[in-house]
Amino acid sequence: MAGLKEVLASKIPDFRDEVKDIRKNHGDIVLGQVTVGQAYGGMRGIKGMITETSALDPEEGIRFRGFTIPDLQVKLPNHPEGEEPMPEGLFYLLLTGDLPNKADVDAITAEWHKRGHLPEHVFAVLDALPKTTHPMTQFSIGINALQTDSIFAAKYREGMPKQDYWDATYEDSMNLIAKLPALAAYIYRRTYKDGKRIDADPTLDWSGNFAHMMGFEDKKFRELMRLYLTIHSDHEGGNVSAHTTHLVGTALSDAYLSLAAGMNGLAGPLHGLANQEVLRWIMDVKKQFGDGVLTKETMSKFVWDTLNSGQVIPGYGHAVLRKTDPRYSAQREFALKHMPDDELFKVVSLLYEVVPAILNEHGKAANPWPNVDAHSGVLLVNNGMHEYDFYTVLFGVSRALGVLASLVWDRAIGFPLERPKSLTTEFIKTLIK
Ligand code: CMX
Repeated sequence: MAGLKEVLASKIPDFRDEVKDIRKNHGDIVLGQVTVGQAYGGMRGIKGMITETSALDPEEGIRFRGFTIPDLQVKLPNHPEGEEPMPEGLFYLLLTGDLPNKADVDAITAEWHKRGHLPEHVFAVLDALPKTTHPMTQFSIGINALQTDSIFAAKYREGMPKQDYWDATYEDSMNLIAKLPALAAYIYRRTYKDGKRIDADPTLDWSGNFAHMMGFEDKKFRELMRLYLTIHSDHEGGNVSAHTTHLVGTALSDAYLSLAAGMNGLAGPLHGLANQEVLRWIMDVKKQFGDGVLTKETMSKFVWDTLNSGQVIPGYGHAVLRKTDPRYSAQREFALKHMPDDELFKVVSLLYEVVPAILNEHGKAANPWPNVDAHSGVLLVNNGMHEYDFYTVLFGVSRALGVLASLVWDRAIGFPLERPKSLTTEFIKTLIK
């Protein structure tokens, strides 16, 4: 059986040639026009970059290498104790474009165990930070601290030839992904628990071991992690965390520097941080209504109060999606299966009934439907993780799978430095005249 790296290596030469040919012979094909509105409006819809690992359709949602989330739930190997796909399998798919079998997945689990050790200086760097430092800030600093181990940076200094860039990026990415659970788990333990490290358990899969190192031994929590770490991994190339990782990577910054930059973007409340904001907001609803029964009327009032005070409804809306996010639906299915009577799940369901109509009436949001972040928090609370400021770190561990798989391909294809043209308002005014 060929290992992950061999399968990847076998695919690179042909794909490289294909891209070279496309660029040389079809480089003049026009992909679209750019309007002044798009230039001022966050570049929405501009087709200006290439990402192979996943594609996002506004109506249908995400496809990972052509597969929807329900497809993955059937086609990717699951752990014997559960039914959800294993993120190791998703990473194999993202990187190679092929569906793995169980032996492929087990080989990745074993490989990540081998590479999972965290150097001592990383603990020291984190311990130098106040415990009140936001977990995402700690996560980003921890990833940067790991950069001392960068194979890409060391080999670049030695004069590594261009055709080998992908290999060093692959090695860094594998090491980084292997270490992220230990890093994230230590941040969790030092911020919220006794600060003691829990050693890795080599008998567990990547998700199960991550749960274990955070202090969660429940089977249902491990199953939740498998689903969570799979569905948050990739959302094509234009979202802030993916685009930032890619952009920084084009300067030949290594996987550590690129991922840390991407994580700083994920830490924004309009992106990944929305998952903690959703839970904070739901807790506010609960506080405000005390033990009273929440009805559509009381919930609508709370939603309007939030909008009228100039805030966004966290977990709703999307820059690309125009329907309910299938990542939301997958989490809803999980809740219906494992926790149908959970009180907070009922609040989330009630919100689903009232928010879209209100956002439509409010008349601003282009998409009134829930996104991935509207649901994740209540699943975590139900499984014993209440510290919602930590939730975006879980998102980040998962997002690393997608953006690092893309970074390996970026180096394989040899994408150049990204450097779009910016304009001044003076220029636009002249154009208008
Ligand atoms: N609540 C209230 N207003 C909203 C809204 C929401 N959930 N979603 C969009 N709007 C508003 C925007 O703030 C914007 O207002 P202004 O014209 O005053 O600036 C207007 O509607 C138009 O925005 P849009 O085109 O619909 O949305 P954008 O592409 O600009 O932004 C997003 C997308 C996700 C940032 C936005 O929907 C939002 O702020 N949602 C809440 C935060 C959130 O859930 N983020 C997580 C997204 C998923 C992820 O990345 O993890």
